[in-house]
Amino acid sequence: MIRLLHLADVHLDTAFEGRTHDLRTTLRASLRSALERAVDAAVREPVDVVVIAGDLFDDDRLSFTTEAFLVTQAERLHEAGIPVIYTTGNHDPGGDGFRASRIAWPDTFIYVDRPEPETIDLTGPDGNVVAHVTAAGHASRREGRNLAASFPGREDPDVPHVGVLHAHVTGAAQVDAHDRYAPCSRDDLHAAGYDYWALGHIHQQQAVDDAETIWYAGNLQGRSPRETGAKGGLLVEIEAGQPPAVTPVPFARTRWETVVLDELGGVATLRELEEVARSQLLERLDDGPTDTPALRDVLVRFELSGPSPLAPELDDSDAVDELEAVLCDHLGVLDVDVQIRELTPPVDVERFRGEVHLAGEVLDLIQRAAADDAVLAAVSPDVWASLDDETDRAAIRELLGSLDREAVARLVQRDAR
Ligand SMILES: [Mn+2]
Repeated sequence: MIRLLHLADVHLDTAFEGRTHDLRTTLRASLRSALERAVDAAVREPVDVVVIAGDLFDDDRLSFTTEAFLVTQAERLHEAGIPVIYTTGNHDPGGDGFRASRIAWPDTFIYVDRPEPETIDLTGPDGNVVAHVTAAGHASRREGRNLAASFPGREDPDVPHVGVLHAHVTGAAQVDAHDRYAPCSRDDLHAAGYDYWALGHIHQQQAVDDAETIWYAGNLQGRSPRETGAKGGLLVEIEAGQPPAVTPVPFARTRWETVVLDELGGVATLRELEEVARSQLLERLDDGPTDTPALRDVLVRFELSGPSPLAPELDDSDAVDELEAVLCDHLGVLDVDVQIRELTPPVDVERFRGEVHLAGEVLDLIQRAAADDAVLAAVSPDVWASLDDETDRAAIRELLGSLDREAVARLVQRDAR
């Protein structure tokens, strides 16, 4: 049996564009701390090997701080006798132009930057082979070939065999959010007969196959509001011919969360908005499988929608900027991003009912249509005739029930323009 730490998509030195200088610096530092915690865990366990399945770097530049940091971490693993197998991805393809290729890695740090698979035999203290690890790397930023298809089949049934690759597996969750580099199928990977596949590229941690032998570790730390929740790596125990035992381990302290605020009808003041935002955020942070993060480590995006008395005030980008700053300060979080979706002023439907006003007429029509099928049939005879099922007709009547508020809101807005 071997124990392995599976990491991928670290994206060191991500630019975190569009944020303030201080926040960018904080995020890059927290990314390095997350990697340091991963190395701590590898040494503490200890694992037999650390694999990094591509996109360790965000691009071919590398800051001096990060270079010094990386060499230190690689040496810590070297001193603990833990080899590292790092294969390149589309963000950090190998070759001479790449700063990482010129780092003086310790000799237990194995750098795989060629698309031809290479098999590394890991040995135990007595010199016996304890695992075979077959890995391939990207040599270009746009690897379009199926690299998995060229991996050799497993030969040794008694020793654990692991594949390491940065790849786009058809049908994986969130796969459409990533470019189609080194595409392959689950069948391509299963064909090799390995006990475990350590993949990179898709940033959402997941088992790709039902047997749970093919895994994306996900990225080490979120990089944008779209990459929410706890992030880290996978601790894997592998016995030849057995299903792997996979344990997700969160390493990132910093994390993004998105909170939808769509029940703001009774929220008329900043104080009330702040309270709703706070309680929804705390509820979100509490319901995860991992420890509740400290608020100071959370970057939160609030998405505001629906009717709200605050809608007119928030129809102004300076006001939204101020709201972000106030919420960030009062909630004590690392950053707040406020997105205004369909935020509308609340409307009092009853005020328009029976009025000699277009809104009154529309409300009257909606009410009659909901009560009398003949009205609906008159509005759209073809559609009504094509509904041969009472369930469909009932669904249309139900839709009408919630249409009155929407209709008045649109008509009132139109008048206001
Ligand atoms: Mn990638």
